[in-house]
Amino acid sequence: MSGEDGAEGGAGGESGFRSGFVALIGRPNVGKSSLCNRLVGDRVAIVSDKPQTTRWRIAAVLHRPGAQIVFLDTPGIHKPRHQLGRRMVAAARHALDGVEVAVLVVDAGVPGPGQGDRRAALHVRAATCPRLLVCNKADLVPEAERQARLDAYGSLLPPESGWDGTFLVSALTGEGIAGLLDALLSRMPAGPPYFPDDVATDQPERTLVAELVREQALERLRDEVPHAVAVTTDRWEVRESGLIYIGATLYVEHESQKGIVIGRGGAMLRAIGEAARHEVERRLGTPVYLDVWVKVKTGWRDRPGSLETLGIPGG
Ligand SMILES: Nc1nc2c(ncn2[C@@H]2O[C@H](COP(=O)(O)OP(=O)(O)OP(=O)(O)O)[C@@H](O)[C@H]2O)c(=O)[nH]1
Ligand SMILES: [Mg+2]
Repeated sequence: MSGEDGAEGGAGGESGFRSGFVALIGRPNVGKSSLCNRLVGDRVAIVSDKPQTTRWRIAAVLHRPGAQIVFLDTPGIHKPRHQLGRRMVAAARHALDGVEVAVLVVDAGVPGPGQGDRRAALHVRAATCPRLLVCNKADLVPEAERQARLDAYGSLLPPESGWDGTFLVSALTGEGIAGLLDALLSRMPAGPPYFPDDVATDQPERTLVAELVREQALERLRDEVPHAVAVTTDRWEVRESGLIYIGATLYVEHESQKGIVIGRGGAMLRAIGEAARHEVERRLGTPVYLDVWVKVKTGWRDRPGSLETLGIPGG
């Protein structure tokens, strides 16, 4: 790596600037998106307690004086049961291509590693860049069990496979994050910034808004329904008053799911819309009128055409 600080700079040509990409990989629900948000200090990726929340690769940018890290949050690696799942796993795999550092994230809050962690580890082990193990949810690990958990998850990385370090962190409390960031920054080679310094993510505003609506739906729905939800932003009009009118559509796969999302007397949809409006206003910093409609798109998770329409990228 050619990333020494110095007046002459390096491959990027800008004096002493360091930059690079870091992929966050792991099974669903280990806290990759939470960690990504914590690392960049912004809520770029949505988070939920349901597995398979993240559906495509998201870039989140950390700006530091003299350095920039582009974190790639990825969908959880799992055994896909439909087209959507196959695209998600492919997106996670491809995120490893050409990154400076690959981070395998596990949930230290539960004993492990499990089958899902092993599956994710296989992908990360295949990468040729430096690799780190991050044991997240440190806040859930009893003090007396910390070393045993680290040792157990450490078995995912045989010493001969060239792993570069293990970190115990909490995306929730921030514990261990500064140390992890230092380790990542020190591994960034000389190079120019990839994004302007006021850019936090590669996701368009319309996508961010659709995701904030989906986040509120995931928070309130259960069983299979959250997995069947997709959201698009269809209208975006700045009114004379300065208020932004945003029309969004929440898709589900069956008529019965539509009834659940609307709820008794429309209560569920109102709750989702109201909570999402607050989040959108916070994000955009301006008053918003958010209009959410519910539609059925039968079996969209297994239809490439529907996945395209819903803006879910191919793998
Ligand atoms: N206690 C605790 N909970 C956490 C921590 N990090 C994440 N969580 C919770 O774990 C759940 C999953 O978090 P996500 O960030 O959505 O996990 P993910 O790995 O991105 O999940 P997928 O996108 O589904 O692959 C959420 O309920 C988070 O609030 C942590 O450090 N401590
Ligand atoms: Mg996620």
